[in-house]
Amino acid sequence: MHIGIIGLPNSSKTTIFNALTGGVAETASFSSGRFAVQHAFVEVPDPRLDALVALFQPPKIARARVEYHDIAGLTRGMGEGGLSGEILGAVAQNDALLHVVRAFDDDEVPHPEIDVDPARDVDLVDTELLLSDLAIVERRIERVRAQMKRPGAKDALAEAEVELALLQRLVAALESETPVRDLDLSSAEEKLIRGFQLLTAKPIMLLLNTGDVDVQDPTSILTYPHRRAELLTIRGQIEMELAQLDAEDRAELLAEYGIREPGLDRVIRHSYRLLGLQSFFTAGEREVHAWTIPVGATALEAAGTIHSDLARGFIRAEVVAWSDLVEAGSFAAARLAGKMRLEGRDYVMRDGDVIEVRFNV
Ligand SMILES: Nc1nc2c(ncn2[C@@H]2O[C@H](COP(=O)(O)OP(=O)(O)OP(=O)(O)O)[C@@H](O)[C@H]2O)c(=O)[nH]1
Ligand SMILES: [Mg+2]
Repeated sequence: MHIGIIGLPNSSKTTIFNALTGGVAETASFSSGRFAVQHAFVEVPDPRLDALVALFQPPKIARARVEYHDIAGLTRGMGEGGLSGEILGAVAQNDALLHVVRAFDDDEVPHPEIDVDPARDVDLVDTELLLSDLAIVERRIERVRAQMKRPGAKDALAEAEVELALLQRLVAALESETPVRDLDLSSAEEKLIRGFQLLTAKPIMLLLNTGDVDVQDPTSILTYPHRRAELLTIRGQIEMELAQLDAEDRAELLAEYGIREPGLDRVIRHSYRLLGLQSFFTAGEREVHAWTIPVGATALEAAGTIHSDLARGFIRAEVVAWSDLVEAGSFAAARLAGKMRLEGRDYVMRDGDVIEVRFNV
């Protein structure tokens, strides 16, 4: 899973990046203005996996991973005519966007728009994303129109007309400041536009950095009535410092600051939900492994995530809920207790299932 951290210059993107990754990338009170994408992998914290590890004590543990990308700040006017290639690529390659919004006061930290105004900043960055998408869609419209005029294009004409109608719908939406993620698109339409990597089609999390102030309810700062969007608050500086401590000191300080769930855990939980993803596990004495699949994926698809051979030669899957397995204490005991089920290829996986695939190739 790739998550791109975006926001205005000096909005505390790198601070949040450090908080999420335990990193020590340089932060500064003047905007670096540098275009250097830094990225880091984070292991997904998962108490279910921890319980399985405690049970099997395997030498190998494979946690799910998320990669965060800290991208240069977006500034007013940048999206006009389309974001430039380098920065567009850096944003477009992500599965979801994490928009860091400054919601803390600090006279030592200059703001590119002078005063602190989270709602305005959100609009400002959204506008640049909308403009960038608009430029892409308009270019595509020109290209499709040119294709339609070409001689011998009869066969493709019907297809082109369908695409053109969809593109014009997108233009109308973007011009009225509606992100693509808010539109009702059929799966065929989604497929048609997937290749354009539109930025406003991506799920987005707004992370409001409230500095030293503990704000539980982000809607007391601003509302964001969009689909596939989440709104969270974080005490950025504090969480960055916490992330750099060892586990023991961190637990102590978390309690002291009254932070029930660290920013990393919350952001990851919301990312899974936004992206419609869930986890399943394979477990044994040799390895405990967390795998990521879409909600609604079948046993066959889960098997294919592990290895294509398992999907090709799929016979059946033995499935048990992680909590039932942990409670039983072993696969054998879970089987005896009637908690392990034999499922076919069309079984719809549940979050937290542990599976053993029987296959033959
Ligand atoms: N008071 C306060 N300052 C913060 C907090 N988080 C970040 N800052 C400060 O805000 C300034 C900018 O932080 P960065 O993380 O470098 O911001 P950025 O968005 O990565 O900046 P650029 O990459 O230059 O666009 C730094 O001086 C940080 O110390 C916070 O929670 N409270
Ligand atoms: Mg930075």
